[in-house]
Amino acid sequence: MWQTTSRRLAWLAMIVPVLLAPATASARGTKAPKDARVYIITPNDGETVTGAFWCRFGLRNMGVTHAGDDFAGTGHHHLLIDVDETFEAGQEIPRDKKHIHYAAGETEARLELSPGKHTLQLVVGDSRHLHFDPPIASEKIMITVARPNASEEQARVSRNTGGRRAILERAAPGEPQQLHPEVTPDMTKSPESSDFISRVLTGTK
Ligand SMILES: [Cu+2]
Repeated sequence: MWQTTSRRLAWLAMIVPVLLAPATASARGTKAPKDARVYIITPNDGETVTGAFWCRFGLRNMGVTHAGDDFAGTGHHHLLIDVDETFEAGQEIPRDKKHIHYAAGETEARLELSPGKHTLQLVVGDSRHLHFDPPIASEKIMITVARPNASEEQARVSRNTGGRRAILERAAPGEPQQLHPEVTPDMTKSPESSDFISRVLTGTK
């Protein structure tokens, strides 16, 4: 009897560490795909941008997918603005104004930052927004955001509005600028209008 119990204990001592091992591994996050590399395509390190700008995300040797999708070798981008921190495998990526999650699988973002110097860095998170093992992070770049002067701002507005500009300029000052007449629910659903349609269809007056 005693011998059986001690044998069981010995067996448990062998098997328990084996059972616990996978749990320890998963706590450190998803294994990073081999040679995965994330990088910022634009802007360039040291670049000065004026006003709003596009930041484009590059990723090699792995794929981009939605947060929550658990396909092998995929993740989603996170842009870190003015963040100075070290990353740990399996650590959850914070969710705030400085840690932006691109959970729909976006590969670029239009940013508008306050004038001055800012750092940008990309990190890739797994389906549960955790850092990979090891963490996949880009080089951190430093950019300068210049305040647009009045004439540049005018030119930018003109470029962005394109064909709509001529229409907008015809609106009288102070009047709401409306490109399409509004269709209210009343116009399509009123009893009078449906009555009118049924009279037309049936030929009654
Ligand atoms: Cu995320």
